[in-house]
Amino acid sequence: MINSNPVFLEALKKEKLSTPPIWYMRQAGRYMPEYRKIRSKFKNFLDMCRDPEVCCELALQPIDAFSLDAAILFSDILTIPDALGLKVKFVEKEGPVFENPINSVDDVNNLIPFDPDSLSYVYEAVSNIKNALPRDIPLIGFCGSPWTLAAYSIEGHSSKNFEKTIKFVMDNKAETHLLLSRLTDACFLYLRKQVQAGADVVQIFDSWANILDSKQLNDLSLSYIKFLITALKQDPVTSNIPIILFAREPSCNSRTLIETSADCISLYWSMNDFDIDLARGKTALQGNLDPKILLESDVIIKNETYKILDRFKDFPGYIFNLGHGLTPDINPEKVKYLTEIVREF
Ligand code: 1CP
Repeated sequence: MINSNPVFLEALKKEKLSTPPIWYMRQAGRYMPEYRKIRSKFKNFLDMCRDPEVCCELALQPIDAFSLDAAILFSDILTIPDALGLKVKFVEKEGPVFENPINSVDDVNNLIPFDPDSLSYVYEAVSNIKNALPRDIPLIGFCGSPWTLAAYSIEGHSSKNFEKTIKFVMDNKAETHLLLSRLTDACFLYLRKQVQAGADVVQIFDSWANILDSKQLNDLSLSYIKFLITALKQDPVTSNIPIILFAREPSCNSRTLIETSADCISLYWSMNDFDIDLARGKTALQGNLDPKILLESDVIIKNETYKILDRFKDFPGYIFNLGHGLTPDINPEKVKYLTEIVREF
């Protein structure tokens, strides 16, 4: 009998597989010439995200180019702050810029309620992508973590240290927690709608976990992620949907990430071997090649990739991925090569 369950979903159920399923964070994006061609037709990146047909085409580009085992919704995490009236624009070479960032406690108290229907263009993209994908390729929906969304919303743009954000959260504890719970509710409603539209799996991106020390990480980020996961697990619409958690270089060990009840932990590349072993068999694991390796020669790429595949070869529920996203300077030929050598291993 043919096992028709997609390998990606098997791995998320902690099945041991001879070849790991493969997908890449930021698999659709600026490193692909096909992407840049479409991107050049839009001034503001979010206007491109508002076009469900274009999002569908972009999500399928890496599937067509590399035959990956999962697709990810083409959109962005900043759709939620935009829907809360903070007005997000993407400026060339600068990234996201907020017209109305959170500057004061009044700005938190006066936030408009999140209306999930205001992001119907995202759910339309989900259903278009789901309909266009081969049946055996699952679709990943996603959101930013409440903390990561709060950090952008307060800072008003990207930053290395998010100094304004850190000062705001130190000075305004009650309003920070109010903001985080508002964002948690929004993430729940948003992911629920993505699942109703056809997402098979969801991933939560805590891309700015790295700016928090271990206590702050727990208080400001992981506790809200835990809330969000609990709510998704309790809702009949989302209760069977596997949840992947990615946290960038968090100041905690893998066990702490597992305590959020995520079904799969996406490992940053600096996660040490001891920590990886701590997680073995407890959840599915995803990762964790350093994307910079893809700027090296094929010999180095193979060497580093095989080290990772050797480490994870007896793990139940392993998904090959990078420790973070593909960057615009990576040659698509290297992505093709990487995918081939993982399948040959
Ligand atoms: O100008 C351009 O072409 C925009 C580049 C781009 C793309 C391709 C941005 C702007 N976002 C995206 C798509 C995107 N973003 C996807 C779908 C594509 C895919 O993964 O295949 C996803 C899942 C995201 C999620 C996202 N957006 C994250 C979390 C993932 C991560 O990489 O940590 C984050 C932090 C963002 C914010 C964002 N979006 C874009 C930029 C330039 C930024 C800021 C990044 C920063 O602060 O450094």
